[in-house]
Amino acid sequence: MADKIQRTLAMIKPDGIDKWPQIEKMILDEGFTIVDRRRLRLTRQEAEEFYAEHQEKSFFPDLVTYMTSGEVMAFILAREDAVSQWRRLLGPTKVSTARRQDPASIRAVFGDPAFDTRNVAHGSDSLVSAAREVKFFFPDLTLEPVLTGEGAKEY
Ligand code: RTP
Ligand code: MG
Repeated sequence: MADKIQRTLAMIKPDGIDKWPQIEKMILDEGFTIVDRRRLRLTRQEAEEFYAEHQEKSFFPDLVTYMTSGEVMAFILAREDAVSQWRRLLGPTKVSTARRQDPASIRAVFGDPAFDTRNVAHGSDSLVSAAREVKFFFPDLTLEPVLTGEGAKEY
């Protein structure tokens, strides 16, 4: 079956924000279309809501403090298999692992391996997460469903 056009939510985190032009170039070079983007600073409450799935984890307080420590840039990206292709370009969660396993990935290139929580950028982990996260950052945007080759609905 042919790959399907999808949308995903990408976010450059506070430790990556100064590198946004280089990261945006990598996004475009990999064939993504930038549907929309915005730069903002998350409140504590917003960061807690965004990462609610991790609220029981030991790193959650550090994660929320880090995510509110500066501005972030959120993007809606579209391309074939956008969810998994953006996570591929991001590389593994830990920068130290990314450097070993995928040195050309965004986390490997722009991240500091001394930190576990600071890892440059985020990507939705599924189509369902992508739909929720796009709505989180772009609540007023009305997007047409992506039509696949078979006319089925995708996010
Ligand atoms: P993300 O959601 O940000 O795209 O990252 P991910 O899917 O690769 O990893 P996830 O398990 O969802 O973790 C969310 C974010 O929490 C921070 N983290 N810190 N100190 C630690 O051990 C630790 N583990 C995770 C990272 O910022 C990670 O991206
Ligand atoms: Mg995640």
